[in-house]
Amino acid sequence: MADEGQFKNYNNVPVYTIKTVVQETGIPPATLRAWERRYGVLTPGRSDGGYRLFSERDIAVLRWLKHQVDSGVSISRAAALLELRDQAGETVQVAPATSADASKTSALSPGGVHSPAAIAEALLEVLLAFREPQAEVILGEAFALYPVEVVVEEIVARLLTEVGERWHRGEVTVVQEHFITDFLRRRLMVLFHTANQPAAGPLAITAAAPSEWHDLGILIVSLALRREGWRVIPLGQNVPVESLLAEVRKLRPSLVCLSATTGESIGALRQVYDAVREMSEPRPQLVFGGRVFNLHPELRSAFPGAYLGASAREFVAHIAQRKY
Ligand code: B12
Repeated sequence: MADEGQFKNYNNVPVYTIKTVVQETGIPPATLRAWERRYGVLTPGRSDGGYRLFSERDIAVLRWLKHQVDSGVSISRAAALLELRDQAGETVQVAPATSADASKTSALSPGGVHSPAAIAEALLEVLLAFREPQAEVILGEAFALYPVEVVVEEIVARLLTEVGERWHRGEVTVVQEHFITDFLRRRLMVLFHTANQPAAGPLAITAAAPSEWHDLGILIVSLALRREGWRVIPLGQNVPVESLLAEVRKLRPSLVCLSATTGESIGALRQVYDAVREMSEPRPQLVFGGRVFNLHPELRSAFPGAYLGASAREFVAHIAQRKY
């Protein structure tokens, strides 16, 4: 929690009601309570009637936390950062409140703690209407309430799959699908690039299989690996077999993770699989995953040892038990 050293220019007298704090910060009451309970970031006083009262300093701390969360930092990390900076006596820059913040209202009913499914639904609704500022607010609330892994798997991935199904049924236009995919991809990229890349440690190369433009699944896997302390080199979409193998031979990673969404990628995966098995030691471990393996389990046995889970979370749990 911030002390005098951090927010010393702010008055510490608890005078503001929760309603004022919500208006000033744009943070919903349920989120405020969750932050207070889980991360101990506030120390409100009490009015004579027993209502919680907050100080100017509390509001400043909350604005700073919200700014971090809106920039893609998880609330747990932002709270830890606040404490660390506090201990180190560094200055914490407080994001100024803007009139734009006040105009962004969430599509979620105020005051409730929403399930990931409810958040995904609300997010889908505003994104289908191209309401990007509202989508930012909803996603901000999601990151405030749930760990990054839950937001990514149970909100972002769920929403993408739902969009795909609706597009297939003709209920969502290509333009809506592109807009939504692009919005979520940008947020995933921010998360990936703001996650710590360790200077040393095991190296993983990740890529969408040759001929695959679907790279969101492998981006989620890359993010999960990086958050587990792996050095990750993401090669992106549609990586040609020979270029991929050239990098693998040069960089000698511990892991090579490839994602396949459609069946057309299987032939290329076979080429990579055979080539890696012929490599001299130290040979990387090759791992495949993605929608096509989840839909067609028989494909998993076609590549012995290469399938380690239906989701990024399952995969990370699996490799955590191994030594690299
Ligand atoms: C977004 C999207 C696109 C975007 C992709 C943008 C991007 N940068 O990724 C664009 C517009 C480019 C696109 C193009 C196409 N698409 Co598309 N697309 C989708 C959509 C809506 C979402 C895909 C997605 O991101 N899912 C969410 C991610 C997170 O899920 P995931 O990939 O399965 O990943 C999870 C797990 O599988 C696992 N995982 C993934 N990789 C790995 C790797 C390892 C190592 C491990 C362990 C685990 C793992 O972890 C992830 C997180 O849990 C799907 C709908 C759907 N049902 O999936 C259609 C869908 C996949 N597309 C489809 C089609 C048909 C196409 C096109 C052929 C359309 C066209 N006519 O041009 C082209 C194909 C281009 C190509 N050659 O790749 C079909 C595929 C049908 C099929 N053949 O099986 C789908 C299913 C839509 C549908 N219902 O028909 N698409």
